[in-house]
Amino acid sequence: MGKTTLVGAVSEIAPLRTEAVMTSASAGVDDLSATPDKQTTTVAMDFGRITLDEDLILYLFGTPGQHRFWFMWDDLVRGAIGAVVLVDTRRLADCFPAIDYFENSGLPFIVALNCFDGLQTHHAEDVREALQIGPDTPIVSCDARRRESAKSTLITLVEHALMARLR
Ligand SMILES: Nc1nc2c(ncn2[C@@H]2O[C@H](COP(=O)(O)OP(=O)(O)OP(=O)(O)O)[C@@H](O)[C@H]2O)c(=O)[nH]1
Ligand SMILES: [Mg+2]
Repeated sequence: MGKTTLVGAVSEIAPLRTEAVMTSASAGVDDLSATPDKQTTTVAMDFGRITLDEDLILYLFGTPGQHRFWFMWDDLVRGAIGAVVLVDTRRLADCFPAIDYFENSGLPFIVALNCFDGLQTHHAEDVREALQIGPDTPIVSCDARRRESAKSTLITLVEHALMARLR
């Protein structure tokens, strides 16, 4: 969780948002038990842009995490330089399918731990073991609300994607 927040924190254009207020009608579809304070969810996609260098402009696409939206991922990975799997450390196991997806896609990706309590309760290497993340995949911590933190996460991704191309 934190994808919409991350795109909003770093984007230099007004982020396109497609939030909908969650009602009790989505209660059976979206598991809210671990995130009782959450009131909106993304129904299509987040979109933003960030200039990292004068000749390096990233376009950011935040896709909804729910399984019923995964068909969008297949299109996005084709043009993307890489992906960030944003992990809500309160719901570690939820991101396993996403990690599995990107391991199989061949697209360079990194894992960003969204530390909700402000403290890092999960150590990167424990998460790597728990989620079976390969040794070459970077794991970083990130506070999606803070621009600098979100930006450095994206820089890590770009560096990783460039390295993957050189291999
Ligand atoms: N403490 C803390 N709260 C965060 C962080 N990132 C997001 N939040 C809060 O978590 C809530 C949900 O974040 P979103 O950015 O909407 O999550 P999302 O991944 O877009 O969720 P979906 O669109 O439903 O898939 C918001 O109320 C944010 O303010 C973070 O790094 N730390
Ligand atoms: Mg969202």
